[in-house]
Amino acid sequence: MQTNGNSYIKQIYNNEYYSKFSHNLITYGSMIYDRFRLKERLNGYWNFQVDPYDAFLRAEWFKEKTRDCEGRDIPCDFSFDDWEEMYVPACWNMADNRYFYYEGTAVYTRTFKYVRKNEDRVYLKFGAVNYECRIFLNKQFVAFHKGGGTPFYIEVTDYLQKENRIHVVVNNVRRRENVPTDNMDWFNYGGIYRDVELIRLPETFIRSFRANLVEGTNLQKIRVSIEVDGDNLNGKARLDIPDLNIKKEFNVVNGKGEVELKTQLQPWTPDNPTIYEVKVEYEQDAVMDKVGFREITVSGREIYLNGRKIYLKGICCHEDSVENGKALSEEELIENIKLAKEMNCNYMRLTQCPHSEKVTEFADKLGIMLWEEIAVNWAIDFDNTVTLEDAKNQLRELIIRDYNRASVVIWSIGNQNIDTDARLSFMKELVDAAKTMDNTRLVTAGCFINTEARMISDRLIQYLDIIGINEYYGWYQGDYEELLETCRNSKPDRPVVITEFGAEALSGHMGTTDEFFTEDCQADVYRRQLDIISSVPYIKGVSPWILYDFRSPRRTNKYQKGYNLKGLLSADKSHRKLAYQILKQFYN
Ligand code: GCB
Repeated sequence: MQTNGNSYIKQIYNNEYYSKFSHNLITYGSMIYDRFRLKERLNGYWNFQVDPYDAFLRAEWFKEKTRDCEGRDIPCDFSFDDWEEMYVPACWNMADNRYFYYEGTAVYTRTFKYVRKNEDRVYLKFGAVNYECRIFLNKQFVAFHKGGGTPFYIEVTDYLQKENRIHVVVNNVRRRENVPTDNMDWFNYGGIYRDVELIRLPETFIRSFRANLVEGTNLQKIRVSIEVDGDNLNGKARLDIPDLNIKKEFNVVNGKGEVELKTQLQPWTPDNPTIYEVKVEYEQDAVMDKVGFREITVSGREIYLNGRKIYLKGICCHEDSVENGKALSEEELIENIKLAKEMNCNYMRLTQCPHSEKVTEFADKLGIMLWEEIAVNWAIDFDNTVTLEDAKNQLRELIIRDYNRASVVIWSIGNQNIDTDARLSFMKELVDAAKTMDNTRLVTAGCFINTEARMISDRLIQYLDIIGINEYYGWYQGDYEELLETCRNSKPDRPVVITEFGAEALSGHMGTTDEFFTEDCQADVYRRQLDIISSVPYIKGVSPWILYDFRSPRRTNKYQKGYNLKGLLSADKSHRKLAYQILKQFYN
């Protein structure tokens, strides 16, 4: 194309813009341990512009070019500081009605000052951005990240100046090859919806920091390990756990250090969530975490917490809020845990994509076990290797993020995927990735029942520690006799958890038990389901669908109006439906 150096014509014909800004992919390997580190938030009001035609990338607005190559002034199609203001972190859908259903590209920008203190290195952390995110700092393309629910970290030491301008180009278009794919039963919020922070570090710093019980030592031994980044990869680290009277030096060799110690501790349980401060110093760096120590295992058809048999009394929960979309406030996160505990739950299934890291911290503190999940939901593009890499990376980012959280006992690698060869090999890779990275937790997935054979027979089960089963008898599926028959026919060799059942009810809509969308009908489904579930000896837990109603654009009938109504509570949590009491009593 002959453009005579005219940048206006060039950008019109720039069809390579997408691939041009799809390198520098940030993945789990660049994560750093940052809990309790001093951080400076870049939250607050940024300038914001929806950009459905990708003009920012095509015309490379980040270069802020106001002159052509001959030095003549050119008209610009942007004026960053005059764009409207958008709060970060938040979902753009909730900020203004104009953006409620917006799916596409949007550009965030702001300026900030940076004054160097005594740090050598600086990282920029994004808690979560849905789904693709491209970062430009001071007129340069810095990084690209994919995946809407996990954090990512970018070293920006060499990009920072005293006065900085950052652009963040976000795209939340649902795509077949993404994780989640283009079809799901929740709302596809967009935006920078978790914190943005700067982290200052010394040249040599502790990149990874793990503390856990050593398996099979009768809760008598803990392991602390670190990985170091920087110039000095060999030396001595110091461990300090004041409440266990532990002070210990250990060696770091080629950037890795690990110590195992005998101790007598109070294990973490939901009823008694004991937490210890664990500190490690290495060279100029020091990290700290508040860690609960617990052991979760399975043997035969039983699940054990700290060597004692447990039954998982749970409830599913989506990351959704009437007011804030996916960007739940701390009060809302705590409220959800308290609501579950009030219902006598000891576990919550955080569905169907990674929830905020804050909820895991609150769960540690308040005492509830968690199931965390990546969005390998429904009809994923299982044949696509790019999709597999994306899923694996999201899983690893989640595991690294929450490795020290005692409350997290289960990694779920997916939900409701049909048993095909492609899916089986895809999921096997995810199981392996989870197990290699973390052998202190259980790995599972939400599976379907084989309704033709009337039994639990998904081939994925052979790789899982617990079998998650979603079934909707009394709602989508046939009668309860079929469920009973399925339970009788199945001979699982490991524990089963009923990870979903449920029925929709509009809050306050009363009627008969066979009238869909009434509270009575929902309550009846709960009664009958719980009756059956509790009679099956190999079922070791249940988490009905779901704590409260949540947004889903595919739900459009006169009761739903954009909400999935299977909640035990209304979406604003002000109303408790009849089924709420039934589950509460059952757990009692
Ligand atoms: C399911 C899915 C969940 C849906 C739910 C429903 O099985 O796992 O994403 O929201 O059913 O309400 O249909």
